Amino acid sequence: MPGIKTEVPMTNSVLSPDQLETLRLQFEKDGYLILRQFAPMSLVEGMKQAAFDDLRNRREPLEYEADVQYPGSPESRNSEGGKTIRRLRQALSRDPVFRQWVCWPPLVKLLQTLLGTPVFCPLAHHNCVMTKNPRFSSDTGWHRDLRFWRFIQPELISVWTALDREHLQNGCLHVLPGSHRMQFTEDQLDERLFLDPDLPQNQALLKTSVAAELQAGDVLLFHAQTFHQATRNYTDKTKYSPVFTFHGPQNSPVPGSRSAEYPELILPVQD
Ligand SMILES: O=C(O)CCC(=O)C(=O)O
Repeated sequence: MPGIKTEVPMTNSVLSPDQLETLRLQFEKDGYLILRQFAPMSLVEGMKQAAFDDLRNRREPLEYEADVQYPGSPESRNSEGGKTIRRLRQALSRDPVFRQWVCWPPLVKLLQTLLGTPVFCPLAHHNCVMTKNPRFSSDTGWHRDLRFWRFIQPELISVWTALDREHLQNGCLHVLPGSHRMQFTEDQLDERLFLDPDLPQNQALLKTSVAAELQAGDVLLFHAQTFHQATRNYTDKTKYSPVFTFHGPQNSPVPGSRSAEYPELILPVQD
């Protein structure tokens, strides 16, 4: 099964130099990694509480399901379910627990291994908690996050954290292993740069899809060029998934672009 070696059971979150090198090679090959039971449960619980409170209090800034206009999205903000929250934006300004997580030394050490030192966390992209609502949610097609971001290099890595179970029924992410290094022609993509799932020439690649089913505390890392998708939530429980993106010292947002509109957090260096 493709990508199976990318599953890393963690007995101890502090990674040895050998483990870090193995993960670096796996990430370079597959464009994603799943680290089982990596995030400390105290931070997982703290992020869950913060997300739950902010969702209940509808604390701005927010993105609504109606804003994305994906299959399943309510037609407009004024139609039924139109004000369903899809993302709690600017997570790092919501509660200190999110900063504690992105600055957590074993995570920073891994990111330094993958990206170089120091690691930068742009505040303009991701930096959010995805909140997948059971009644009104949508299908996100196969896409690369980098398609609307503007950086001088394509090297960015997103860290997606499960605060609870993420599985096929509640819309876990699926990834296409190795797609971060593949070239695509314009005709393989639609006008919004989603990979067209109906085209014959995309079928072989789509068969390699891996579902990133996660438990609370599991962490999925994926490259900004790795194609990924997710369905809507078919259960009766909201799914909360914090996601942050990172780049290394050789990369930066293109000046004047939307990616440069916000500052970046520089993560404390780990030796
Ligand atoms: O959970 C989902 O629907 C996927 C979200 C996603 O990939 C994105 O918004 O970039």
